[in-house]
Amino acid sequence: MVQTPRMDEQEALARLRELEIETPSWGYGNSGTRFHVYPWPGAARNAHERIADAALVHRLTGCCPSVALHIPWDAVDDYKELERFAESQGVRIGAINPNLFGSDEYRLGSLCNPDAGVRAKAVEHCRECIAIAEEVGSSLISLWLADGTNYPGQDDLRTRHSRLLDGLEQVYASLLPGMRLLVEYKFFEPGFYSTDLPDWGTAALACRRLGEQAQVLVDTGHHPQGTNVEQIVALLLAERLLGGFHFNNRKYADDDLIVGSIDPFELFRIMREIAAADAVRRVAFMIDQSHNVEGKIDAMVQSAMNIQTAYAKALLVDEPRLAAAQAEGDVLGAHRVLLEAFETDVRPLLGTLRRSLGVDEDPVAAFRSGGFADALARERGSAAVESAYETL
Ligand code: RM4
Ligand code: MN
Ligand code: MN
Repeated sequence: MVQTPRMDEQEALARLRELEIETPSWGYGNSGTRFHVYPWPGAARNAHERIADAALVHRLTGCCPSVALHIPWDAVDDYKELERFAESQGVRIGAINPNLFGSDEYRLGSLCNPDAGVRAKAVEHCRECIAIAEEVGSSLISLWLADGTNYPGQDDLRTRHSRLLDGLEQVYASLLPGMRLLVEYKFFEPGFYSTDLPDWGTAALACRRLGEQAQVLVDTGHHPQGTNVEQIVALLLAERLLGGFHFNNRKYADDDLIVGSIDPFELFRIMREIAAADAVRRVAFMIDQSHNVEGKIDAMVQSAMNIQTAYAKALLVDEPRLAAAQAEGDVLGAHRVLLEAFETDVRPLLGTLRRSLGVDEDPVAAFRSGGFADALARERGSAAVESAYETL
């Protein structure tokens, strides 16, 4: 017989309110595969429109109060003005992502490039991003390197590793007090033979060496098939090295699909580690997805809702009963405690949460019936594909 839980509703609501999800500016513009970019009517065309869309997502969900920027995709002349614009829209600027792959000199890498001049340029760009973060009041620098090689022998793997550490040390030394450097790994692509930061272990070793202001960023789409991502999360939490997430979902590679769309049980298992460690306040929850054939804003809202759903279910895990089953060696019993939480219908709980936040119980439906898409399409039209990431 299924026993009823676990955490009382007020406590669950209080803990759900702590979950804040950051959305990425680059999720609001047109993007596509290497085969084609299909322009979406009303898709954001510049940094201001991307921030405005992130703000709309926050108004619809009540749980997405910040937006991550990618520099130079979101570069502007006046960052103070951009900060004020974000504030006027009701959001703040979150993680600043240096872009170390979008120009010709990075063909052989950025921090790991064989050419010292290119490496210096990459470090300098990270320093500019630190200055931007300071200007807009952000404390997060989120670093992903496209560095790697395509062929055995193309470059020396140990030398590349020492260039990586050297570059990261220079960037780390420029951080201001209170800032955090999030180091993101990815096992392949664009390099198809080696990647300089291929896995959580390499990222964790680098962060350990750098110091407490450096932590690992787990992008859920950046692992080989079958990897136990929640175990990585558990280990990084235990070592106090988990800095943040880039949530998305994947079926095959770095697919950047709507969060939880392919494997909601994996998302639940990840959020269960967060809930069990009571870590929601010290980890940055960010979405990193891009939409090729669907609208941008409602897809982002759906992702935020799916993360909330997974976390709500995770909060319902009956931890004492789970611990007892584990101690008794009741393998199936322990597993069923997790299943019981996963199978609970949390829509009523999330409905209560959303009513208390003054948003619709179904924010996607609210977007779809609210005339937002038509208004944006009228205002912005169908933009020609205009910036680099639109061909990512
Ligand atoms: C990478 C990685 C980074 C993101 C870029 C656009 O695969 O996930 O986080 O900034 O894509
Ligand atoms: Mn990412
Ligand atoms: Mn990625």
